[in-house]
Amino acid sequence: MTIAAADFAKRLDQTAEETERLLAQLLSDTLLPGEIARPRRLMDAMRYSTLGGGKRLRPFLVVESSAVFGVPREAALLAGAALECIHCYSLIHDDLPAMDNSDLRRGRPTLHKKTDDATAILAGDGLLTFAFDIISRDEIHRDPTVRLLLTRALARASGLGGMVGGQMLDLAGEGRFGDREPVDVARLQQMKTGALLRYGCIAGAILGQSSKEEYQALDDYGRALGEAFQIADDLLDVEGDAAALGKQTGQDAALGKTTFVTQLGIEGAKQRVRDLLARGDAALSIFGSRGDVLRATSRFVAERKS
Ligand code: GRG
Repeated sequence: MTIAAADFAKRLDQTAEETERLLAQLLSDTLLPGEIARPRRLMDAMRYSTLGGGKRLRPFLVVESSAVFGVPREAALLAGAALECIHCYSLIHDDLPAMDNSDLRRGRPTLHKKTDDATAILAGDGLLTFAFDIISRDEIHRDPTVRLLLTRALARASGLGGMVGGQMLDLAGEGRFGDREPVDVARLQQMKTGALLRYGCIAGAILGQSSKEEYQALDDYGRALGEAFQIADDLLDVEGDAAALGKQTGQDAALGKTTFVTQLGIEGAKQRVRDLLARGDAALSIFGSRGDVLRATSRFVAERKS
């Protein structure tokens, strides 16, 4: 069965609201055992960049991939909040003058513009480490092995062989460290943006202690979704509306970046998205109607305007 766009939007909004509440609660004055103090300036900066914006697509993927296995919603929301902390840290650092040097994010001044570079660096560092505090908590799952697997997968998605590695390849491809290095766009994006989205999908399989086949299905779906997301992002940079996006467009072209659009052309990129949606649907077939929301998520990702 397909899910009506309005029902899907309601579901996404619901998870976004719950994630917002949870993050606000996690980033409050209450100290955790082992913490000494939460400096106000740092906490305000972390709250500025995590609260009040964003589609919360990554937490949504964790919640919906978990729902396939009947995982308690509270646990999935907590894991989703951890993933969102990593995402928000990456945006803060990516916006810094040493990286993309952006002034606008989620329709507001970027954190370093609102505060200063040092505060933005520390807020990113704070969110990165906070994510691992959250994902390793007892409330996530009663079995410590499950928590360990989730934690390790998050580290691998975020770090050297995942998002951070992808960012390095991206900068090297721009010629930041000498001559422009040749870019394998698919590999780069699989790491830079795909790895966190894929994590959102496999997190449900890990939390739900799925079979190997089910894990593989969500892994395949997550990879297809990640690539479709990035192509949609590249298309938005060319065809999108800056006001709806809450950030400048045309940045890829200004930097002379190799993207899916420069490689495939606009029509080729759109066709590739359609192929990826079909691949994602095929991967989800193992779940029958339990995969309906994830199938609808692919459509949302491909058709999004922001
Ligand atoms: C600096 C370590 C480090 C990594 C940066 C992911 C990343 C690597 C940078 C983000 C740059 C960027 C804008 C990439 C395009 C794809 C992307 C991640 C878009 C933003 O994600 P959305 O659309 O954002 O889910 P919201 O605001 O809805 O959360």
